Amino acid sequence: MIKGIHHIAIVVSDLEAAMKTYETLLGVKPERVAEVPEQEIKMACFALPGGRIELLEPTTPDSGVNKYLQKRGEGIHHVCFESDDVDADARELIEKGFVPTTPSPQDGPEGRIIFLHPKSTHGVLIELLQEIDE
Ligand code: CMX
Repeated sequence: MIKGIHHIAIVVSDLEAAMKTYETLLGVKPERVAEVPEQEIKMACFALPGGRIELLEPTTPDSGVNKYLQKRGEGIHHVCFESDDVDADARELIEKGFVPTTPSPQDGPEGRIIFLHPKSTHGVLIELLQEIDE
């Protein structure tokens, strides 16, 4: 089941500069800054009471994130919804016609994730995330 918005991700060309902008705007420092090689990005995550803002800088020229940045410039890259069972939600949504970018969910640093292709969601890349229980 989808529980709410987990984060909104913004693609940027210079993570350091964007971090300064968002620190000033939001009045908080990022809770996490990390490189995620399997997603070909560096990221900074700002936690707010109602959700998170994630800044992404591509680290490879051929990634989908970099292609998007080159084509459309900086801006919103995806919206992430939190799921309480990402495998079940993905199965159900794929049955209903949504198109995943990978055949099934994968484990990432924040939890278990799957992306739905923007062509099946009216132009917005959607991530579903089930956080790992610590
Ligand atoms: N939002 C909306 N549209 C997007 C998009 C995005 N983020 N990224 C690509 N598109 C559009 C392109 O503009 C292009 O549209 P046109 O055909 O109209 O020109 C089309 O999608 C291209 O699709 P494609 O040829 O299937 O694929 P790409 O190689 O460009 O990759 C995508 C796009 C979404 C499949 C790829 O980026 C992907 O698999 N994303 C999921 C993983 C990801 O984004 N990881 C980074 C974030 C990780 C994190 O936050 O942890």
